[in-house]
Amino acid sequence: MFFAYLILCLALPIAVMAELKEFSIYLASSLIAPDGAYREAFLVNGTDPGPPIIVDEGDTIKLLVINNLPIPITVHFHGVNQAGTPWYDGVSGISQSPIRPAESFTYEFTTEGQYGMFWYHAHHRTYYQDGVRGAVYIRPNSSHPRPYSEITSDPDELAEIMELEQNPTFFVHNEWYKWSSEYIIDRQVQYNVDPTCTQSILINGKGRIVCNKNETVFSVSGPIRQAASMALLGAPPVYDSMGCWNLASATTPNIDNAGVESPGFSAECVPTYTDREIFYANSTWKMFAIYNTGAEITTSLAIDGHDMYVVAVEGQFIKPQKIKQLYMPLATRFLVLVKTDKSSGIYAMRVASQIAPQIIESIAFLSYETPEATGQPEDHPNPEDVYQDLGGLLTNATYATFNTTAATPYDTSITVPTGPADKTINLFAQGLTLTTYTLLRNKQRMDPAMEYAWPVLFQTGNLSLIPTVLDLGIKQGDVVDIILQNTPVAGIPHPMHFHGHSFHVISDNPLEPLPYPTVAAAEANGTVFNYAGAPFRDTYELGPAGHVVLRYIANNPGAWMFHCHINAHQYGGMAVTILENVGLAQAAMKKAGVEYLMHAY
Ligand SMILES: *[C@@H]1O[C@H](CO)[C@@H](O)[C@H](O)[C@H]1NC(C)=O
Ligand SMILES: *[C@@H]1O[C@H](CO)[C@@H](O)[C@H](O)[C@H]1NC(C)=O
Ligand SMILES: *[C@@H]1O[C@H](CO)[C@@H](O)[C@H](O)[C@H]1NC(C)=O
Ligand SMILES: *[C@@H]1O[C@H](CO)[C@@H](O)[C@H](O)[C@H]1NC(C)=O
Ligand SMILES: *[C@@H]1O[C@H](CO)[C@@H](O)[C@H](O)[C@H]1NC(C)=O
Ligand SMILES: *[C@@H]1O[C@H](CO)[C@@H](O)[C@H](O)[C@H]1NC(C)=O
Ligand SMILES: *[C@@H]1O[C@H](CO)[C@@H](O)[C@H](O)[C@H]1NC(C)=O
Ligand SMILES: [Cu+2]
Repeated sequence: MFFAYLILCLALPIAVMAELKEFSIYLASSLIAPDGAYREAFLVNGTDPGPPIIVDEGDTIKLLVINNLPIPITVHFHGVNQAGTPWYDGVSGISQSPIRPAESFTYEFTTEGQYGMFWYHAHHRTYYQDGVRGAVYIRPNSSHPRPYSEITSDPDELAEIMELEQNPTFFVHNEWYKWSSEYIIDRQVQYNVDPTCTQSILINGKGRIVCNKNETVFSVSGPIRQAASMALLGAPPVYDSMGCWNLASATTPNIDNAGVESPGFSAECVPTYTDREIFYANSTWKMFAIYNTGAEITTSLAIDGHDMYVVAVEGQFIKPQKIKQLYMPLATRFLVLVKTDKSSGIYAMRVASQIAPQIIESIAFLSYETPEATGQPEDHPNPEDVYQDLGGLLTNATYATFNTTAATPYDTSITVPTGPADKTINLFAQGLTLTTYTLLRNKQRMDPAMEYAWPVLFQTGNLSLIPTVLDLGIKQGDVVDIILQNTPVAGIPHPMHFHGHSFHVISDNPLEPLPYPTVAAAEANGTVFNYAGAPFRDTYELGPAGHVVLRYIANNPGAWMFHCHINAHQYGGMAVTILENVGLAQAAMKKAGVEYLMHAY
């Protein structure tokens, strides 16, 4: 008996002891020119993106944030559930008051039960687009089944991939603006227009201002962008040399002349020649942890001459997909394997905007040469291997792209509760004007002033009296459905993020609404939901005219934001806060003695 037990123990994977991992970050403003043009930015330890935070699954992260910025700030860990610590979610007005200039604050939470790609970013006003952001990677422990054997059976390669998984190559990208986010918001409100024109896209903080002939830009605009322009402006798009739409004709006063919208129209596009990111192909495989840490732009990536194998999305290994183009809604993350099987050469890794009003591309490189021989390469070293054009369109319609609904968790123990939900939250995404947005049928918007008010988690009384706070009486263990519909007229996709939970995407139709109030009602009338292979995510795109149904288990008492990750939309009100047994959270908070998190601002 004793020996049988011993043998059983030896056969089990070796558990790595969970540890307390302490970090500190120093926030300060500085003039930087990542794309060759100077502006003030809000940096983490002097850089944007800030240093990556890497821990092992189960570790407790203790992070000291020292705020030497001229503005108040919070830090949110995107995708980390904050199980049992909802007060460390880092959302101003919901879980804490912002950290004032010259103050510091310590976040402490477990990563138990979570692994993969997460990221930290400011969650106060729209400041993360000024630079308060960075990658988080939680190394999976040995008990999760890996999908790598579906890609290669070579034992040496499998061993190499397991090693790469410990320290994947970060590929963190985001668009970069000419102006500060504060200035953009002011202009947005003053001129009633969504900020649609960015200056560059940075990859690991490196990029260039690229000027193209407007005829070149028009030639890759494609049917979707042309239709969007016809719908909004009544004419095909007219582009400037930065690939921006001329929106002047659509707005009064002429916002273009006011200089907020299209720097290429308002001022001449001046190209820069700053260094771009270079990755070296120095092993059989390369593993990229790819993060879209942008504030407005959904992107796509293609690597000249190389297929990509997507093996994990956010916090979950998936059934691998071999693709040529990866579509990345704002705030989503992917783990991608690339077989580096060329003998020589330098290959462009192309990131393009997938958002209608601007055509803009950024390039990094995958080099098989030495750093000396690589230098700063030309844009198009191997034009015959280009899979995606400047407009983000495939150069051959038969190329495979990432299929989001087929991103089934590889771990078959991840199951979705079937049958009727205990609670259903019906939400309706709508743009009310070009700068105001809502998720509620009654058109209530989250007011940015709320970020300075007493945090919801610290309030007592009837919390659903606070506009956009939803109290459905959710109890522990409840199965909850969020049925989110988009407005079909002039609908735009919205990358939605839920705090405190991952959810199962049991229905995703970008073009058709779900004309039922509940999943049960839809099933009664023959609608089929995807329980068996449902993607398990924390961020998911709502298509332009359709719906998504996100099912989750209420297992984490707190006040949890559900919002669009496009900064202009969130600031415009596209957010709700879903209460989950908030009384329990408040009792735990009292016990933990964290009252000091709130202060009058
Ligand atoms: C940030 O910089 C401080 C001071 O140099 C250093 O102690 C800390 O480890 C850095 N943080 C990270 C996450 O690298
Ligand atoms: C890995 O983490 C899971 C939680 O996701 C836990 O159940 C399991 O015991 C851990 N395994 C090891 C070997 O540490
Ligand atoms: C290019 O820009 C010029 C000057 O602004 C304009 O006259 C022309 O119509 C534009 N062409 C396209 C295809 O957008
Ligand atoms: C491979 O290249 C990367 C940079 O892309 C570098 O960080 C790493 O140390 C290199 N590994 C080896 C084994 O040379
Ligand atoms: C994506 O995957 C889903 C589910 O497996 C499948 O029904 C659909 O046809 C796929 N879409 C494409 C474009 O291949
Ligand atoms: C709380 O306020 C909501 C919204 O006004 C109302 O519907 C609900 O009845 C109130 N609940 C209690 C317990 O007073
Ligand atoms: C239920 O399905 C039937 C047949 O497809 C359809 O005619 C009817 O309109 C549906 N009911 C609702 C409430 O959508
Ligand atoms: Cu949105």
